[in-house]
Parts: sequence; structure tokens; C-alpha cells
Amino acid sequence: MSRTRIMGVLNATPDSFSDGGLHLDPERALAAALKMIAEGADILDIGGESTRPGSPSVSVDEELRRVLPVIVALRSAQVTVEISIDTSKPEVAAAALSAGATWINDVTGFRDPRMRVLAAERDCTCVVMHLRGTPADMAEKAIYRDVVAEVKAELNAAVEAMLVAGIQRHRIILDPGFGFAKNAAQNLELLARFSELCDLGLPLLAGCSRKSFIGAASGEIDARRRLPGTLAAHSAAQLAGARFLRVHDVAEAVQAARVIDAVTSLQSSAGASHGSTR
Ligand code: HH2
Repeated sequence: MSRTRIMGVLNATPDSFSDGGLHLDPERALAAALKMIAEGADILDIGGESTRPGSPSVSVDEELRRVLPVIVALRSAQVTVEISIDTSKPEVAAAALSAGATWINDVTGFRDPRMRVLAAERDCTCVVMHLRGTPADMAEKAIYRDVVAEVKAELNAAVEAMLVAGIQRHRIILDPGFGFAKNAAQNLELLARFSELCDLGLPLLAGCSRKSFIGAASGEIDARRRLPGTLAAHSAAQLAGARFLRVHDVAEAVQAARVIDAVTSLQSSAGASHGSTR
């Protein structure tokens, strides 16, 4: 089995919920990115707009002003990791891809048809996240009869639209969107039943890092002190089939992921040898 991939979060924003203001200066952002690569990140996810509940939207020009220098600097440094642009704006995604990004991570699940056309034309990897509404109004849309079944159905519909637009299936990674249009109980239920998302038949990404449901489950109110809870949540997701983990703390996430990878690889070889004796 291939190892679980680690996506390091780099927010070039003043207001992200846990690392806002840390990487606004391109030089500091580059230093943080190089550190994440040295620590074992496979993918860097560069964002220029916070998606925290109620966050204000940012103009295309401002978002580009924040993210492009970081992407250009990374490409000039000839890094070999994948560079993901975390945006829901086609103009930002297009410019980021031209500057050297190779993935689009769209928290709105490629809802904008122009984003689907762009992804098809550029043949890039697409992270399709589940979200209802927008970060501004998503809290009021957290109403489900069965959160897992409804997230699955809505992700399936997003995939169908992407295939119709000409995006190749092997380019798609799915993400249930922890913390997006879900309350704490719904996030925990998604995590507890994460293995059911494997029915979608596409690789899965989990992004639980420092999120408020970890605070709700653990009692830790400071987002920057939620690393232990993050590692626990991501280990649960990994054991249930997540192939990608989106994290703020790369070194710690890599270590935890390698341990779970070792366990799951032994489990699958033990399963195979038990099967062969029957
Ligand atoms: N979470 C955030 C942003 N982008 N993308 C995916 N695919 N999955 C996620 O869970 C996800 C995401 C929110 O976290 P962060 O980037 O740290 O905060 P902010 O949106 O405030 O910048």
C-alpha cells in the first residue's frame, strides 16, 4: 500500500483561524514552506482567503497579491512537491496554475462551472470539498437527517458535474469538508463513519487540523494547542481509508502517519496471508 500523503497548510492571509498573519510576508511564507518540505510534506496548500465561519470575501486582485509571490518563489527554488492553490475563484486558480501550481483545492467543490472548465483544460489534480452555502452562511445550512449519506450524495453530484466538464476521474480527490456547514456533532459523526466515504471510489482527503470540533471533543479552546487532538482525528481518518491529510504541523503529522501506515500495511499483509490459508 502506498504511504499516506501529507498536505501542509500555508495561509498567506491576515485572518486564518489558526495561522492568520504568520505568512503574509512572502519571504516568511517561503521559509515556512521550505521548512514543511524538509519535514516531509508531499503537497503545499497555498491559500489567500480565509474560509473560517463568517469570514469576509477577498477580491481577486488581493488574493493574487497574497499567493502568487509565494508560488513563484517556490518554483524558483525548484521544489519538487506538488503546489496546491486553495481557492474557489477561477481567476486565482488560473493564475496560480500558470505560475506553477499543479493542484486546485476548491472548498466549494468546483461549484463554479468556470472552475470545472479550467480544471479540464489544465488537466490538474482537483480536491473537491463538500460545503453547503458559503463560509459566510454555512453555519445555518448544517441541517442533515443523515450527515454521511447526504455528504456522499452531494460529493457524488459534484463528481458527476466534473466528469461532464471533461475532468478525468483519476484527477479527483474527495474531501467531506470537516468544519464546513457541519456542527461539532456532525463533524464527529463524519469522522466516526469515515470508512463509508470509501464507497465513493475515489481517494479521500481529511482536513481536521486544529478545527473547532476537536476543541469541542477535547475541551481545548486555543486552536494552536489542538495538535494532539488533530493527530488523533487524522489517525482515525487514516485507519478508515484517508489517503491525504491536510495539516498545519507537518513534522508531527508525518510521524503519526508513518506509524498508522506501518500498522495498516501489517494488517493488510496479515489479511492476505490469512486469506491464502483458507
Ligand atoms: N479547511 C480549511 C481550508 N481549506 N481545504 C480542504 N480541502 N479541506 C479542508 O478541510 C480545508 C480546506 C480551513 O482551514 P485553514 O486553511 O487553516 O483556515 P482558514 O480557512 O481560516 O484559512
